[in-house]
Amino acid sequence: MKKIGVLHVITDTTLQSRFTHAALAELAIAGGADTLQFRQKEGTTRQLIAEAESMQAICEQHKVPLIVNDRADIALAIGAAGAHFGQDDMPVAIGRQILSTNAIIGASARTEEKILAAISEGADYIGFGPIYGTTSKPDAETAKGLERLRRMCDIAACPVIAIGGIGIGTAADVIRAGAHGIAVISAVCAHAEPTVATQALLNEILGAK
Ligand code: TZP
Ligand code: MG
Repeated sequence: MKKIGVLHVITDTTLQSRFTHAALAELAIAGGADTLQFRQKEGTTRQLIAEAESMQAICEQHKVPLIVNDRADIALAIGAAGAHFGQDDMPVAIGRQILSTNAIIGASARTEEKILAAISEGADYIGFGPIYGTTSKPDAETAKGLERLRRMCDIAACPVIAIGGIGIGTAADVIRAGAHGIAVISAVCAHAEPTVATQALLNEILGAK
């Protein structure tokens, strides 16, 4: 079984412009993030590779896995630990063909049926959310809440990473609902002190486990 982190910090340079992806990675790792995710929806492929490459250098230095959102080609190009695919991205099975068997592949989907399909295709973890309301993803669905999270954790045959509107004060609740871990954007990237926020989230997760 691959080791899946409990605190995935997804870097974002649209919600904030104080820090680059690489700088956010450094700050989050200093606070104890055990997985980083590069997620950028805009820019050319060259720009994305350059940003992801500098983030990978930080992650490699600290031996923290980097997951690339949406793009198996970029994950492969920069030697990232894995990739995360949504329902409209590359199917997990194809991502697995492109990346190595050791790669960490995460998947998320809008329906329970498609989530279960992604697991049977070989996803190493699933992202489930949004648990709470979020403004970080413009096309996010309505909040799913803790009960649906609990059900997903019961039926999923792999770790469930809860996402969406989770922050200091709610991280413990999602862990108690059965999530293996959490993924956050704004709670860290938009916080005045990303390292302090990451530390607080990690303490909350570990305290609830
Ligand atoms: N997928 C579902 S909700 C979400 C994504 C990428 C956004 C999470 O951002 P935040 O700021 O932690 O709510
Ligand atoms: Mg996607």
